[in-house]
Amino acid sequence: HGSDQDSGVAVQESRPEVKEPPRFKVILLNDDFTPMDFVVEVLRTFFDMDHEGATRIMLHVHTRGKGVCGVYTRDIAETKVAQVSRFAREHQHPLLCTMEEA
Ligand code: TYC
Repeated sequence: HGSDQDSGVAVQESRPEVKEPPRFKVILLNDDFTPMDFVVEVLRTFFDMDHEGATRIMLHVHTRGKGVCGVYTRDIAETKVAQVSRFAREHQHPLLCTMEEA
């Protein structure tokens, strides 16, 4: 048949595209001035934590200097950093939030 003849040319089979998007850790940094209760409120409000989980992360940051609040795609991580930074600034706390590739 004309339509199903094989030219004999080897064609490289391409695997389906399954690349995962890069992930980014959102990091909270310790400072000497932001109240502990405010940090707990931030973690509950923007990272969907309960009071116990938020307190655990806050104390980790307080003790160790920094800590991971969550891991997200780039857009979501950028939004979290912007939301936390704005909220801290609005309340005149020096709390710093940043992100790094996971
Ligand atoms: N170190 C602050 C205090 O003693 C509390 C604190 C915790 C601040 C975590 C920032 O990301 C932070 N009041």
